[in-house]
Amino acid sequence: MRSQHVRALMSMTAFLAISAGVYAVPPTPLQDAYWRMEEGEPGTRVKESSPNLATGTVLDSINENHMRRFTPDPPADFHAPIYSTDVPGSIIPATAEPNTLSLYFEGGFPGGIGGVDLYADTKPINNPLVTTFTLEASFKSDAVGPGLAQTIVCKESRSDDATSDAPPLSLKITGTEDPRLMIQLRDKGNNLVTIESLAPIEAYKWYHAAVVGTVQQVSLYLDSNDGAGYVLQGTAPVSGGGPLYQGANNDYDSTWSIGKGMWERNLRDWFKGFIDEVRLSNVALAPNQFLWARSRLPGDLNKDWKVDIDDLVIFEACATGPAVRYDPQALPDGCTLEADPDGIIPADIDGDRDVDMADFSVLQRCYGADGDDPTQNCGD
Ligand SMILES: [Ca+2]
Ligand SMILES: [Ca+2]
Ligand SMILES: [Ca+2]
Ligand SMILES: [Ca+2]
Repeated sequence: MRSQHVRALMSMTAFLAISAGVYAVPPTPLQDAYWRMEEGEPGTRVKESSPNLATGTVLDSINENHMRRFTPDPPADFHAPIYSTDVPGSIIPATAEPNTLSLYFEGGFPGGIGGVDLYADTKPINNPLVTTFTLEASFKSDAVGPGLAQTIVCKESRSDDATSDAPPLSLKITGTEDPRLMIQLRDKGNNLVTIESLAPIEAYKWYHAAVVGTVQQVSLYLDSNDGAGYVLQGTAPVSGGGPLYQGANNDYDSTWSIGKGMWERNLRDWFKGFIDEVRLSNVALAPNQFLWARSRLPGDLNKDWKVDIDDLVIFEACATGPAVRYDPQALPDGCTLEADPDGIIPADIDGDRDVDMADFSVLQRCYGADGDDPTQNCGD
């Protein structure tokens, strides 16, 4: 009884998910969108918007591309992800914004009859004119391995599109013995472009992925939360004038979704675990502009990935003199730095609670260093 019921609901999910052509919207430049998953209460499920279900309650913090969960009839919550306090970091380095919540996706239901996901039904980003883009997402899976392919972000197929089994874009963990992060997309020429990460993907670990597409190529970056920051995993050429398939008439309006994938126009590869901070930008961001990018240059006090006169000015305003301790609550007049939770300010590069010549000598060594170069070691 229940399984029949669920199956009926799921055929409806599939219909909703692949019927975006019904809601055809004119092509527009790709909008920036940033789903932070901050709008809920811990332990509660994503709510449905009312009365217009397509309005969406998982908010796009930049534009209006809010995502919704599926609501079957009669209403039931089991397709809705759950807000969680398990986050990859409590502050977003690129924005200094607090990060308190992620969403937990329970994966696919047994029997291949659907699962938990979010989708941007009828929204402007569904029919983008894409020449460049950056897609970022943080994720932490419950389980990886053979048969456990999981899609983090997908731009779905259209039901009338038989030109490819692949959806226009999917960012996923491969369901293999040696799981990898994979970006697979169809470029404007409808060629399938695939990049797999060099780094393996493990369960119970937060990662930050970034995909950058330009007219020439697609690049996949992965931050494995191991201190090395974002590492380029690979690049692949694109053709046809851009990174994302838009149909022969630029009318390929299909839905962006989080937590599930597609193949042969069927929903599959449901994600089981946490997803957070999904951002889509209509420009090709540099790695030092990614959400979780941190400058690893000692002495880069204003965090602009270079050590220069601006940092020197900040340093001098915070200098205390040889072995003279500073009070993190009462820093010298003009010192604009803030102490970390341990009471250390960034100008105290060696962390011994003074800002003196020892700190200055490191800043001096790093002066002029390139923060984009992961091999730099001026702090050592
Ligand atoms: Ca968040
Ligand atoms: Ca700087
Ligand atoms: Ca000292
Ligand atoms: Ca010091």
